[in-house]
Amino acid sequence: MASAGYFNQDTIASIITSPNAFSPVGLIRLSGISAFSIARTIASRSFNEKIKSHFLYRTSFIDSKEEVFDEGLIVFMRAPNSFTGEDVVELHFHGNPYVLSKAISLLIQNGARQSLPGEFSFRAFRNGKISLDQAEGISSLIASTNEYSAQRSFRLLQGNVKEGIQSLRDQLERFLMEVEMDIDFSDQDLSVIDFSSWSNGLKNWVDEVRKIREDFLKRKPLLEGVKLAFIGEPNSGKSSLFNRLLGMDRSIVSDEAGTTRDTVKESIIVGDILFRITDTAGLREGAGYVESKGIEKSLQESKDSDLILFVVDASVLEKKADSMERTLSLIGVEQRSKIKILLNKIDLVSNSVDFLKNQNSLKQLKIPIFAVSALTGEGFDQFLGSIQENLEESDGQGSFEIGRMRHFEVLGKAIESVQEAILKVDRGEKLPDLLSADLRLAVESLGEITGEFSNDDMLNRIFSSFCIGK
Ligand SMILES: Nc1nc2c(ncn2[C@@H]2O[C@H](COP(=O)(O)OP(=O)(O)OP(=O)(O)O)[C@@H](O)[C@H]2O)c(=O)[nH]1
Ligand SMILES: [Mg+2]
Repeated sequence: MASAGYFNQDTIASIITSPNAFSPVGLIRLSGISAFSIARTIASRSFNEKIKSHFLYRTSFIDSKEEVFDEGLIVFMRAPNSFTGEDVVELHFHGNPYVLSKAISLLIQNGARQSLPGEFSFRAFRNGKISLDQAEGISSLIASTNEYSAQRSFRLLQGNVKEGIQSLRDQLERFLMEVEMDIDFSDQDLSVIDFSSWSNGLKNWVDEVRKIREDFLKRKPLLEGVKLAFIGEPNSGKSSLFNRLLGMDRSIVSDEAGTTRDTVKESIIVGDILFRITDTAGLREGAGYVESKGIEKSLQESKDSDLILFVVDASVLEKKADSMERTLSLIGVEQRSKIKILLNKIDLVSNSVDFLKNQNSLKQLKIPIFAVSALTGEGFDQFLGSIQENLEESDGQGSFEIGRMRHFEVLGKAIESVQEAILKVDRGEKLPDLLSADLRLAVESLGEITGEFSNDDMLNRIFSSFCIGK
């Protein structure tokens, strides 16, 4: 069973630099009870029992026939003073895929197991070296695609979230203490607690956590990239705009309606922001089987994206206003706030852009409109500038910054439990033991962020999304 892997106590090994790169140095890490002895099987230098911990030794590396295949450095780190808290060895080779692959095979032959994704971090967590949120910080830092995200991930790694959560938890513990003191008195009909100020205090707590969550949603695109989908009628120029944004001919463009059948995805970085962009099949009625499948995908894509760029062909706007509105209505109302209209092909129209934007069909939609031309590039800077402006760093209303969607969701659960207690007081149900149960649930939720409260499933899910070797 794959899930059992993380909980094994054996010695694990992995290439921890890019395994397929040709680079000056390539590293392999071993961790576990036999790390030292397994590493020694491929080192030509004989290390006796007096190996110095955290000391860089020079050695050659040998295969099972004692033939030297590389030379480099080796460092032994004795438990508990290592990343994982176990005996760890790091071996420095030349960064060649064949050398590294040979070395890792030898280590596995000699008793190590190829590590699972995130297994080193998992062990560090299990051995109390880092909290769960800090492990996530490591994973985020490595995956960061811009400076903003790298900086925030590093803070996560350093324990900013852990500290913030601790403070939220301390506050809850105080409310909990108050209400639990009351339990002792409740059978004497003697309440020591002022329930209305107690629940007001909790309301402030909820407000604070709400701010932390809202703050995250604003920062999320900067952390994780922005998903943009080009959606619209066939021939409106979605693929042409997609290609222009990407700066290359990726999607096929033609004047045949229904050219794009499948979704096409690419990523680009504009002004330090990662954009994950998707070209989709044009939306229309009466499409054949394959095209209809494509249209289903387009609509799904509009749901999954942060921003929907609804492309309208300006040259046929006046003639085809009705059809455009029908097409637009295929995108669910709940997606409405994500839509921006790209009025494309303005190089073809003689009317002014303002005139077009003020056409009834467009004006009444109350959706931001950008006039552009995929052909000439006109209007592109304005359009991109405006997206970037919207993404500018928020003022940071929250008392600290969470780093992941998981934290956002767990805080949501904590709020629900606290709200439950507030509601009980509002309804006059001032039963200290029930109120305390609600707050205990909230405290547990907070503990899920740091990993203090966790279960195997949750840990498997989190760590298996990490890269191999982390
Ligand atoms: N003059 C002009 N022509 C454009 C512009 N954008 C796209 N076109 C042309 O419009 C036609 C359709 O463009 P596509 O990019 O294939 O349109 P699409 O929306 O991807 O179409 P489907 O994939 O069929 O849904 C092609 O002939 C393009 O060259 C533009 O800004 N100006
Ligand atoms: Mg297309």
